[in-house]
Amino acid sequence: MSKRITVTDTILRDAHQSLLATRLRTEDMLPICDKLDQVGYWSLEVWGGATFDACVRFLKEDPWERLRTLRKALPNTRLQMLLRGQNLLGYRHYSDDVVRAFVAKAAENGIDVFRIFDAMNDVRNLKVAIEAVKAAGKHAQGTIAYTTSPVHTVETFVQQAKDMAAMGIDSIAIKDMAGLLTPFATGDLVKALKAELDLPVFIHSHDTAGLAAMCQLKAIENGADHIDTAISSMAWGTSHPGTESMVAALKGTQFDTGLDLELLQEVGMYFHAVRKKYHQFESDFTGVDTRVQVNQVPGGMMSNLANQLKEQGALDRIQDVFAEIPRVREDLGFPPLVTPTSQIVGTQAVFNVLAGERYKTITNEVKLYLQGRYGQAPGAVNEKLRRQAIGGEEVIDVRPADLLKPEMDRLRGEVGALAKSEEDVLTFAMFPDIGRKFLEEREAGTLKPEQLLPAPGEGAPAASSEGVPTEFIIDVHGESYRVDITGVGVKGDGKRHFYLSLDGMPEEVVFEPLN
Ligand code: 3PY
Ligand code: ZN
Repeated sequence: MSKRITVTDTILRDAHQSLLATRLRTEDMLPICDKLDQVGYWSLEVWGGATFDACVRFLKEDPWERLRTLRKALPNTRLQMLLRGQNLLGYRHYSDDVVRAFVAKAAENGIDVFRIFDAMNDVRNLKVAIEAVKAAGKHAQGTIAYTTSPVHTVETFVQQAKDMAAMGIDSIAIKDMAGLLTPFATGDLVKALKAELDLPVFIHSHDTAGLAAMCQLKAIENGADHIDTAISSMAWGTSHPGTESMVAALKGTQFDTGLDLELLQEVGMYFHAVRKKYHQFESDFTGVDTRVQVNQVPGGMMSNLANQLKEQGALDRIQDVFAEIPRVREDLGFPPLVTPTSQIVGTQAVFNVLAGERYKTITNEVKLYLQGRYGQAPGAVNEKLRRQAIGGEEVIDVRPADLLKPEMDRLRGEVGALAKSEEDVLTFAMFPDIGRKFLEEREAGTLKPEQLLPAPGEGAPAASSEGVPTEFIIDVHGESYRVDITGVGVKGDGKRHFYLSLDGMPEEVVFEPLN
């Protein structure tokens, strides 16, 4: 009996979020859309997650305009987004009227499939978003944010899936954002879900520990219907298994995806070239790293922590922070580490390590968490810590958004004439500071994306045109180094970037005026 496995390519959302700090620009998506649209993917993930924030903050692109443009460029393919439940695309819980307005506008502008998760796996935080997706006539995918802990079992995940099924979801995603799934555990979970529920099961597994392709194969053998992949030039490591590889692996079997490898390879070559343009966002934390199987710290979180510690001159404490994260997570009742709980746990762990005393300072987010304002923790929280953090303050046990008043009218009033549409009001709602700045700059015509550095070797012609050699040997303490000037960047902010290779290793040097 054959069963076609369907595929979502994450190249336009999660792949570049995982490998290139979410910086892929619409201008680099459009030239390949025609080919992507011919592949026959079940869907393309193109929106949501951190892309909204990155568009407004760094790229100075209107995320809604991006969505409309992609909708036009991909007329034959379902467009999918990642929605953080009641947090939408921001970092706090929104009132229900904002959730409904956001989902309605995302559907109207082009989203067909909404993958909806909650960082606590508290299904109450998914309810309104699921209702709104169904009201818009679109596909609601309920998500299990996969994690491991003493309180997470196959039974608890199956119960969560049943609760989401009762809310009317169309499919279930197992979202393994950190690469914690192992092949046999995946098989067991999928088997249990398929035995108990009559819904398609999708596998979204990051390859952080190098296990994701094996997990997908085991999932398929146990009844999964669908896999998420990334085109090979932006695959693996903290991204997903390569599309072409999975298509090749299943070709000619009962699970054949039916996708055309040659066409996919053309798409892969395109992104191979595009990736170079974003070289400044490549990081040391995106390759396969099995440490996640021990410390549970996902790749994206590692690089954020490294940056946070670097800014404080404390990079040498990173191993202590990695060791502290699972302890904070335990104190908080084992939440999965995903936006926003990854930031909540990560920042508290940094405080605990740098202060030299655990919980000397307790962040506001941890206080809110311990009050129940993000929902119910999966396990019991540390009661001593809770009392220390919030004293006698009330702990809520209702759905957090039940306590929030409608917000849309207030937001419309606050943003005023800067908003030219309901979409603009929602941009402001997601990010009050940078959203307002974006709308102001748009009004003033001063939107300017962050600068991309020329790829090494692609700067202006090197100094030879001015009679200076571009290659020379320098001797330092008896060692000889071959220095090659490969490019010179344009002058900006009074600084000038030079690209060198030092014994073949690319280096960048920034010169600032001495005055
Ligand atoms: C996001 O919330 O942006 C994610 O990709 C979580 O995995
Ligand atoms: Zn993901």
